Amino acid sequence: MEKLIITCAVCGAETTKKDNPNLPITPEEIAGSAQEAAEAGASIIHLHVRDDRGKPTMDPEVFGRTRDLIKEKTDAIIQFSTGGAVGMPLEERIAPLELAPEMATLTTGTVNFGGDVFFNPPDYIEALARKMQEKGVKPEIEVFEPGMIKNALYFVRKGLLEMPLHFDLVMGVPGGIPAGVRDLVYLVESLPEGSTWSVAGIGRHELTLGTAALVMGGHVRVGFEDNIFYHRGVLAESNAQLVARIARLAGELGREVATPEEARQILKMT
Ligand code: KMH
Ligand code: ZN
Repeated sequence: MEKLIITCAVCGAETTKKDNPNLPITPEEIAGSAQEAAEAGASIIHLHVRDDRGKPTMDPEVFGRTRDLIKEKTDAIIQFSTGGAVGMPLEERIAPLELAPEMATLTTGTVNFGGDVFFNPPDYIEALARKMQEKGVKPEIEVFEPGMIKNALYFVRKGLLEMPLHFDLVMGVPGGIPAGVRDLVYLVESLPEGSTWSVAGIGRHELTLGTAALVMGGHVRVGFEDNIFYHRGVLAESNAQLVARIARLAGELGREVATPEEARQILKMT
């Protein structure tokens, strides 16, 4: 089987230090956590940043500073979020792409998100995809419900996305697709031929779906953005602890963990 790409979503936009005091939020903390995650086997760091008060921000200066700090410590692929936090306008979400990150997320549809709406109308998707193309950024298509796969193909036909696509299947968000293994199989079977994919199970589903992906030949995302627990009721000590567990399981199952350079090859980025 193909080597395993582990993505670590180190802080996200919704998790707070109240939820888990080990959450990294300053650029220095995020870079330190990214380094530990990379040492434990992560080859992609999914990046959100926070302002001085710990609130989510899309300020390009903070993204740039954090990226530089991470780059000093690891050659992992740094993937900027363009989703930000619910309610952020397009102008804010698109701004960090000016820094031409190596990779960035692109959610190809609108979805309920707990009590909120994660708003991704066609004009947002088009503007973000166009900017990624202009800046040479590899998109990762974030799929929260099955219609987003077909939507991505619409933007391929428009010439704004290029095959082969890489998908991240985000499962178990209240309002999105549930996180059963049957749901995962359905999504994977719905992907266009030649795609690569990872799964991001929310909460306790991080481990179950991650394990399913290991045997199905997919890739896995873990980290505090999606899950703050190690066991039921036991907070994770660090992002690296979550990465190390999936790397260990992969080893048991005979799947080697990809280095950042191998991840770039698997994702056709080089
Ligand atoms: N924070 C979520 C509303 C992404 O990073 O592109 C959106 C999100 C997706 O996290
Ligand atoms: Zn995110």
